[in-house]
Amino acid sequence: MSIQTVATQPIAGQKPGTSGLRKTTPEFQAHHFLENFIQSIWNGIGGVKDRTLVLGGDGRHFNAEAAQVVLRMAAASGARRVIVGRNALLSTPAASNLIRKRRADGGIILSASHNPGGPEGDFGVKYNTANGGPAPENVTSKIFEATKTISEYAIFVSHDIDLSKLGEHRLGDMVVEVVDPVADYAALMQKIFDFDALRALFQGGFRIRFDAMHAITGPYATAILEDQLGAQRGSVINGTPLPDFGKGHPDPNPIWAKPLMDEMMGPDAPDFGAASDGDGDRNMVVGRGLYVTPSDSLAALAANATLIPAYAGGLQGVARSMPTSKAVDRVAQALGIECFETPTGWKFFGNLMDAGRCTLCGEESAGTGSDHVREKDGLWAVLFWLNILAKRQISVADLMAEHWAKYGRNYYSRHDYEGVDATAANALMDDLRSRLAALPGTTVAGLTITSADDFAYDDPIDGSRTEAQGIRIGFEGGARVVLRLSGTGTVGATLRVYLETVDTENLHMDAQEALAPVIAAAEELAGIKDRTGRAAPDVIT
Ligand code: VG1
Ligand code: CO
Repeated sequence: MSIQTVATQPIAGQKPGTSGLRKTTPEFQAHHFLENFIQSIWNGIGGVKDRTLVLGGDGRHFNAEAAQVVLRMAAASGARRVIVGRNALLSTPAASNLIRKRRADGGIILSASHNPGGPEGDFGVKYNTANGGPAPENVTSKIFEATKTISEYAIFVSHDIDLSKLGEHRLGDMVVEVVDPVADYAALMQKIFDFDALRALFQGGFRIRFDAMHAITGPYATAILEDQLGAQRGSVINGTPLPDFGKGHPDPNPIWAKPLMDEMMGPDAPDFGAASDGDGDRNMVVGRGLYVTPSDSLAALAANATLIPAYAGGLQGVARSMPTSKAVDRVAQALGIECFETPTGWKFFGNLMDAGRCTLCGEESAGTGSDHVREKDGLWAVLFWLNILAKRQISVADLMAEHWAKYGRNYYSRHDYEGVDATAANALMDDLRSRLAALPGTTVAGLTITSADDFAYDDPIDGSRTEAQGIRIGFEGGARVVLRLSGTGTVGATLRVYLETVDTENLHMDAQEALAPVIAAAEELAGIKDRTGRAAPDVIT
């Protein structure tokens, strides 16, 4: 065994996006691509000599091979120890937990999250810092700079480590510690929630359907929901992680989790339905006959948080990404706590949580989390809901009806135009941006514009400023349109149009109907159909 230094050249396009670097699997498998990026991470963070890292991924195609490369490169650069989930598997929240629990210096997560996997799918690499959260902008920009100047990388020449065997292995001087990917995470959940109340809920005949979408949460959900809490066997479906996610799209929303939606809207629906994504950080919640939007879910969790043992003392504050609906803002106001509005992506919540300013946070894209880790956490959100239902002895639909009656309802929807020509998408945004200053006071599709800007975030903790995070246009009465381009796609551009309106009287309308005037205003403002050449969105959530 020896260290090999390999000459290489910068590869264009290694800029981390909303959540790490994502590319098609073949791009990642191309000569030097992965090695260049991993070495650039090491270079960007000041090396890994004597450091302890956590490593795991969502099990998608190329996960196992990439993990061996990361291990060999960590060893070659002098890392002391790498803690790896068995078979190189770890959900994103479990990885975040391990980094914190084991006081590691950081971690590498191999995942493209909700993007499809497989030889023709996507792959991704994300670096998390010592707090367990995604590297903030000042770190990812250093990594990106390193990708532009790299000239060599170091890698150990050795056999593969058998990652199916728990315990300590060696790679030169470095220890590779293989751990059970579920155990520490399950122990954390036990500390947060009232497992006795949850057991009693299932003993009372409560039925759940959890769709793991052939992705990483299968083993976690089976261990916790079925083995520990006594949910009926078979409550977890698609629970074995597959390298191509069964050729599915592991994105938990009403479109990609349609079989679950159909079951929950059908005559024999269980009491509660849930799904998670590729790497286990997203959650979809659906009651019998009612889909709960992620924005509403965040608001409901905040409103009922004191029913959960870990949050019984109250919340320090809440935060949501800018495009997420303002439902949680009203809960925060009622509770008299701070509510922060951050750019899209979990990396912006970390500072607030580290500073003790925010306990709960969420995104409209099915992400909900708290300061128990520094990532969003799909299964945690499901347990949170179940714990509330167990304490309240109420259905999801009744809980939401009660919530809306108290706070009003923020009707919400996101329209995605995927794989659009990037030049056309950028032109749409640039053109709208150039007209923003003149918009307030004007009327579109019968709605009067009260505010229009390009969202910039000033981090209250470290003072950093992040600009151009999405165009937001506010209308009289509280309705809102937000437009931004996705930072997780791998082909062309994806335009996301976020639509919101508030109603305190009509609480049970169809969201698309309630939003019809806002949808018309967005079209009139941005000329979406013309510019994208699409008659309708590809995905409506
Ligand atoms: C999307 C979501 C964003 C989320 C990100 C990562 O980003 O909109 O809310 O944080 O994915 O989620 P974008 O830039 O495509 O809109 V995950 O579960 O894919 O790591
Ligand atoms: Co994810």
